[in-house]
Amino acid sequence: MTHPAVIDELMALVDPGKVLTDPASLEAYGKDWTKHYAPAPTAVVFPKSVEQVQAIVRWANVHGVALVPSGGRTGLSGGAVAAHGEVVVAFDQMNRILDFNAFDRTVVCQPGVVTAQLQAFALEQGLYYPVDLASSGSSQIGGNIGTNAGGIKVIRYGMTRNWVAGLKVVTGQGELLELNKDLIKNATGYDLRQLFIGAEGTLGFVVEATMRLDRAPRNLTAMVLGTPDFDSIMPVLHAFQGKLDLTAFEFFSDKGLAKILARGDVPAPFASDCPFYALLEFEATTEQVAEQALATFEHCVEQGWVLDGVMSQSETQLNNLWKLREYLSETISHWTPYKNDISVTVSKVPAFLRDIDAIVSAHYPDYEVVWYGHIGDGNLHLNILKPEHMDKDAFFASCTKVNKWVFEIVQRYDGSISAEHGVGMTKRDYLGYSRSPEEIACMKAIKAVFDPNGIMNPGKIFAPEQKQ
Ligand code: 2HG
Ligand code: ZN
Repeated sequence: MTHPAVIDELMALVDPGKVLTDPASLEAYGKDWTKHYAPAPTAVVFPKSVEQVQAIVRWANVHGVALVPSGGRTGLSGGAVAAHGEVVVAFDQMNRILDFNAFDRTVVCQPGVVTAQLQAFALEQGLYYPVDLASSGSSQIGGNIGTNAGGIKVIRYGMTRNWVAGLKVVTGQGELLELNKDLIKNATGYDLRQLFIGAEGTLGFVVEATMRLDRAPRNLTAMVLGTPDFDSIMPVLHAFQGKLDLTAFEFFSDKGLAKILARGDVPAPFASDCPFYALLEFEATTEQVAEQALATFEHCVEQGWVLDGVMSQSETQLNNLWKLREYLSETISHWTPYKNDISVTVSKVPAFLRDIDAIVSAHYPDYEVVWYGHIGDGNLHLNILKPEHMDKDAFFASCTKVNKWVFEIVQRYDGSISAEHGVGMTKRDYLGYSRSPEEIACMKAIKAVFDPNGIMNPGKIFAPEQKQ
């Protein structure tokens, strides 16, 4: 624990009242959406300027205090958890949009800008910020950059990385770096901006980000299709991709749908029960596009890949269909799920899922397993629900045992143990299933350059015993 006199020094660096040490704040700011770590930070500090962030980092170096960055804390891998007396640096006070350039289509954001705030700002300009997540209402741009957030539109727009034009970062030594200066073309050696994207705050903190915007999509239209089995989903994807430019292609299982319908506030897509469902979206710019979608649907029915389906005819229907998928994570959080966020290249998905499913059914016969994800980009979310009366720690211990087999399959398919949620604390012991020892050594060497004293979000990405 940091000495009280050292915390007094921290208080002098920021505005009055901007260091909190009360138990409720420590509890709230010490955790993200993962539920299995006991939050235990020493203090929470709220800087309001780049200079204050630099002063905090320099102070932390002098006193050897570990810092944990905190955004919307919607992460699912423990990347923003402070469980070991760290000081949490919360960016809630740095939440303004600073500038907009209509010609460059760029917006300068402070790290605490909420994703939905940026999306709404873009719409006001007649433009679009395309990274969209179920947690858009509370996740912050700094956190999105820290985890290279993906979400539901990756098939068309890619990850957060694609939309970062430039970054200002404070390194682990308190230096301010201006990375890429918003250029489209810049062939001047290593692109350090990209290193900070997905670094989970382990190299330094993002203090300003210039985000790119796109043209607004026209007449977004969704279809939900019921399939007889998992194997039919990929030919459906292939058929639609051959005819339309998809903006999303998601899937979920009957178990997931049942949980959503049990909420009572989302209408069923259609009457038939199907084991799996695909949700696809496209811009119905002309009558012909909508007709093409319907013709492809009929083709899929004829092939036996689709049993039933519906197409949105209004924005309300579009939103209702999306709720079937977007509400899943929050709805099943009631069952304290054990989560995996894995990916392979799209062509490998069917064989990969079959192998994983065999392991899961063999080892978790008594648990309810809910599959969903961004199947159009190869990202599957495997959620194992805790039986109502089972002890949380016993449940997580039994799930952890099976990780090894799941990740061996991921490795065999050259997949990722974390497609979009980050490594944080939950996946750090498994990093070797996706990254070679040589790669991990390079990653640690890079960390040592930016954060020689190992104070920036330690214990995230790499296990703490692997001295940073
Ligand atoms: C989603 O796609 C989020 O809904 C959360 O990435 C995934 O809850 C999950 O496992
Ligand atoms: Zn997801």
